[in-house]
Amino acid sequence: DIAKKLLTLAIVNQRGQVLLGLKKRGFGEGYYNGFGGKVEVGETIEGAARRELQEEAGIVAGSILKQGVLTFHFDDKPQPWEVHVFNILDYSGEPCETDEMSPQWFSHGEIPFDKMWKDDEIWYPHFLAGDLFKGEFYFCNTHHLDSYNFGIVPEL
Ligand code: 6U4
Ligand code: NA
Ligand code: NA
Repeated sequence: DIAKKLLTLAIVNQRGQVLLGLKKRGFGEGYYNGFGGKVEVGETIEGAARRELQEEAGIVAGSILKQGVLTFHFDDKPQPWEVHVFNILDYSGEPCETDEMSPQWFSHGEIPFDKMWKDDEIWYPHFLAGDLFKGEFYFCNTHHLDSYNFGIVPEL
């Protein structure tokens, strides 16, 4: 589909803490974020979420639940990005630093929203509450959030 770019975002939420990574390179460098990336040809979205989590955090996902679909529109990019957000309910292995990400646990009250994408403070509370959600976010100059529509939904 040339009309939009599909990406994944995986967040482990366990024992009152979320696992985020400090992104070391590429898009969103210097921000804390979940783990994820572009869906490749021939891959399912969930398969891509599992692969990216393994590549970037070094852990293997067990059961996972899709909780959100977020569409990002950029005034400086041709295609919107459709990001599928997964809650990683269990995993095996130990999170480790990779070329792309340096993993760190944060308690729910200490999520570093000042070092994250601007949309995150809008939807993380719903993610943490277990809601299913959809949103459209409009960015200008890549980083400035101009406007958005967001809501919880009965199903995705
Ligand atoms: P390569 O080309 O392999 O380095 P890849 O890992 O495929 O890249 P990447 O890291 O550029 O893709 O993907 C961007 C990641 O950032 C995805 O996990 C989605 C996530 N993301 C993008 N915009 C976001 C936003 N506004 N808020 C957010 N996550 C966002 O929380
Ligand atoms: Na990535
Ligand atoms: Na990647």
